[in-house]
Amino acid sequence: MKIIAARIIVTCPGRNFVTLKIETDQGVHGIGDATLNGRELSVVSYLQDHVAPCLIGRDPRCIEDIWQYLYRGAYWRRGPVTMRAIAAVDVALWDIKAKMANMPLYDLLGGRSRDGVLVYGHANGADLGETVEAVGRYIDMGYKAVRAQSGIPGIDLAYGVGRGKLYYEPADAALPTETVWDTRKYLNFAPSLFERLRETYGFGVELLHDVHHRLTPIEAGQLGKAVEPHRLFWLEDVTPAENQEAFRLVRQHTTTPLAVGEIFNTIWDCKDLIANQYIDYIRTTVVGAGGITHLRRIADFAALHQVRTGAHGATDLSPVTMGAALHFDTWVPNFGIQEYMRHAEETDAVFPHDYVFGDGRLHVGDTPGHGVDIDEALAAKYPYKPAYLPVARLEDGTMWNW
Ligand code: CS2
Ligand code: MG
Repeated sequence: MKIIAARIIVTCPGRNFVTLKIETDQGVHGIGDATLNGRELSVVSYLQDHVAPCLIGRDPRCIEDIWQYLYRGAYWRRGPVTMRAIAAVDVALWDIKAKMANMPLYDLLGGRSRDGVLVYGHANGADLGETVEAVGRYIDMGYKAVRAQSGIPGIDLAYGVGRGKLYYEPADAALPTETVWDTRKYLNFAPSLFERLRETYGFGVELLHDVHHRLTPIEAGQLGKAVEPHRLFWLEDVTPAENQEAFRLVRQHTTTPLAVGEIFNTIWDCKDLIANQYIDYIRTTVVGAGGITHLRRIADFAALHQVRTGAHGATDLSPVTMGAALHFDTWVPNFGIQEYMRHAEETDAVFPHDYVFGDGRLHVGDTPGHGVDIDEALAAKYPYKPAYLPVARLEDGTMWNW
């Protein structure tokens, strides 16, 4: 069996997506997501100019060997561009293998470990009242877990607050939008949101919150301690994680569960966080960290330390990543939760898929492979449109972490 073509498809049905399609001499094809929000074309070039030529003629069944060939063989290891390109190849090859085996991917991985995949939705509002109402709408839709983000008094354009009610899309402009951040205003406000949510909805729903890398470790410790009575499912990305040891300080000060990892590329980014049990949930997902092959290594390592998965699932991860992630989540023994931001209708139309939402969970179908395809004719109707994530500055102009 041989790979005869590896094509990269760029499309913007509501937002930009990069998709790799691998074709074989046996007529079976597989697809993988390679989208890197705000830096999409760098992965297109990496795949088109440097990876695709090396794939032609290879046996697509040798997933592990191809992974090692692309990782070790590049000489330059790790990084978001390299690892997303490897992920796209890896997911396309798992798709092909599962189709050849006539099995849904979760079956090939080891079989079903649960009936459905618990997901959390995104509720946000311009102020506390609107956010509380938004959480109520998610509960009414059947969600068992909801992430709550609110506008903060005195801060324009707070992280996580969308323009529409159901959708939140941060990559919103042809050049980065400038936002202003103030930690004091945020810390004075954030605990009151969760106090109000518990008063309104009780303790039967899981509540989550994303700090989006804005705090220092000691500030993160203060926030974690302040929200302890409201029993959050997790606080996410409380502080940047390049220095994994930084989480030791946070951990010493709070029992609020911590989640991190959406920007990690390999097991090396979370090795100390996991081994020292500084975190409770690892948020790395298939497209972020070299595909199913590498994510499985991270999850197995995490399991040894009672760290569970909580994969990133924002709209910049295409339905291809969502499909692959849901098969992974259906199998992985130490599953925690899956993020689920609904894609726009145009996106769903370009990527026909068989997963469905019901009862607070996402359910994969039994289509052989990962169950997601691409309608290339429709994709061609949505040309690439440059879009950047915002940046953040402090009030005096100093650059901060968005
Ligand atoms: C976020 C993302 O979903 C999340 O938890 O942190 O919305 C993130 O900002 C985007 O994926 C960036 O592309
Ligand atoms: Mg996040």
